Amino acid sequence: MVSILVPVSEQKILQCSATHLSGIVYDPEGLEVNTIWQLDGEAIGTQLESDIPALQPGMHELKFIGIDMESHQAETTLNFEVLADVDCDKMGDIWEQMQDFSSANPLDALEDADDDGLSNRDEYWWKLDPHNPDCDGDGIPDGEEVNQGTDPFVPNLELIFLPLIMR
Ligand SMILES: [Ca+2]
Ligand SMILES: [Ca+2]
Ligand SMILES: [Ca+2]
Ligand SMILES: [Ca+2]
Repeated sequence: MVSILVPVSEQKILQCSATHLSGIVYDPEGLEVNTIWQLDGEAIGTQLESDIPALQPGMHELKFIGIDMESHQAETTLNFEVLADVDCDKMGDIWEQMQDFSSANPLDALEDADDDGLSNRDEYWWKLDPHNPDCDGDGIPDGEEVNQGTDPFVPNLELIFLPLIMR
């Protein structure tokens, strides 16, 4: 039996970052099992844990094969997607274009377009709106919410209702 733990099926990985692979094998007879990773039809490794260098954007097919000493074979396949990030700033091209950032300039990742204490890159990571400093409209800036561990998508009701009750 073989199984791929990482990546998961349909996972989206940004261009420029290495892709980590992790798999497990189990042989009911307890025989030693040799493993092979195949990416888009080409053998790329034999270890259970492995890193592969940055890949071209697009869909990729990953296959994990186990072969025991008696040549019994098992395999599993999944697809994952590499999202274009031409300037390697860890913000995907499509999102950068949508947000009016430059997909050819990595420096904009460190800027804070809405001045809420979160860099544009962190906004991408949190799936927030980099042009709205308070996505849930509760008066606490997104950056402060992330730092304090409150959810920037869910208004803090106490803050909204407390002043009303106090009246
Ligand atoms: Ca980018
Ligand atoms: Ca950029
Ligand atoms: Ca920001
Ligand atoms: Ca907020």
